[in-house]
Amino acid sequence: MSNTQSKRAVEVNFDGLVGPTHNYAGLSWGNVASKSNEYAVANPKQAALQGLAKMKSLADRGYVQGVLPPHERPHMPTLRALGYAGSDAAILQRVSREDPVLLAAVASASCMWTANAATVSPSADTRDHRVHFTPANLAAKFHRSIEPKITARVLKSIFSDAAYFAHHAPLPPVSQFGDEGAANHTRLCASYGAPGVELFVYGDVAFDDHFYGPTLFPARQTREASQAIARLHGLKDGCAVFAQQNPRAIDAGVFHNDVIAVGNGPVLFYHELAFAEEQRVLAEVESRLQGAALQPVRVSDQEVPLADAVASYLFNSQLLDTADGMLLAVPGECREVASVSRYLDRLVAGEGPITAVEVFDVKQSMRNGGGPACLRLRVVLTEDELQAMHRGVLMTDALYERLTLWVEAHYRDSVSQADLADPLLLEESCKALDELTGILGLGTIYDFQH
Ligand code: SUG
Repeated sequence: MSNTQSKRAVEVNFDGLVGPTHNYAGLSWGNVASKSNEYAVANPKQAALQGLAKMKSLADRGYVQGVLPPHERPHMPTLRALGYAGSDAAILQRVSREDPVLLAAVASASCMWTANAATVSPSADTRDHRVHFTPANLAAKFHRSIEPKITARVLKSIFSDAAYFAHHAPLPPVSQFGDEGAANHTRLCASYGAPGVELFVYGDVAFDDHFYGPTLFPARQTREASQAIARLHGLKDGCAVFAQQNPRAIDAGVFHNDVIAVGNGPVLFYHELAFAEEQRVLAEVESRLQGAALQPVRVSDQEVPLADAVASYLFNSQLLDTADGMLLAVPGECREVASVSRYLDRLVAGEGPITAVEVFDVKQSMRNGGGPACLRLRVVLTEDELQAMHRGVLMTDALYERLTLWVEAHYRDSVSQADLADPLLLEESCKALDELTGILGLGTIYDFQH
């Protein structure tokens, strides 16, 4: 196929299924919701059902929807690698006594936020015309740094055909190459199958001692990491644009770009304080976008103050193509923050490309700083690629029914920090996940299955 032709392609959203150990441990300094809900009692069953309801609702609307499985938690191999020995029960008891924060870290269900699972480049953007995947190293937070190994296995299991799919190893897991995946990567295009522009947003330049970054909260993504991914994916000339995130936004709790901007097709919905150099970013994207004009939807700080954007997660919404314009799938909190709710009413009444708003209840995830867009990884696939992937993870009525029953059977209603040391919780989780790999037809992806 020549570079100029484009194939028909669709955007598939892969949502992370919330795991049985979902809890609130306040592990993410810089993520306001995570810190403010520290030690609250979580409701894993409700969380998983909220996520499934979102997936089902979008599948019912005709979007191709996939599901990614939770990882095994508490992750005993990590504790053993850190010197804990003996039976699982003895280890859990000892670590909960000696280092409860470590226990919370290895028990976190954070892999639900699959926007951080990987960066994905569609075949229309890559020189070898394959879809490229790089699992994020998530090196900024220990509890997240244990995700990439299983993420890599899951992605390879789903996208196994090397004729269509290329998998790269996560970047070196050090802060200089801190990579948080698709949460800092937005693809703009005229249509999914046409070559697009991949906008990589970073908060730090690690090898520049004079770089001006945030002063209060850490920047998790470096330019070095973003550039390495663009190289690894073999992006076509002119496809990649690199943009610095506004350090003020990071200091206000915007720990990923997807908390302040979201794009789809030629539409970029963003807050005026999203980028350090707003005009340059827009001009660069615009000049590289082929076949369509960029449609920026800019929200001013006067309309929606930065703090309200962070509190409501307005920008952590899914922007979805419909037959007549774009649908913004927002978290329920957007209707609880007055400036945001008013803004949304004006937005859909106006003439812009976003024509509808739908509210999703993902409160359990939101309390840890994860809105609708955090919960999904976008993978643009041509029809051939869609046929070539493992289809057992695609949402259907039957799969929804099956997963709902599975959650009802295996998940607890509530989990507190004290519960994380319960060996029965580990046992229940492993039993549930073992069954899940069968339901999804994924083979053996977990350490406990090896
Ligand atoms: O990495 N929260 C996640 C939220 C990730 C949201 N993802 C995107 N914006 N794409 C994080 O900060 C909190 C866990 C806790 O505190 O228990 C947590 O990991």
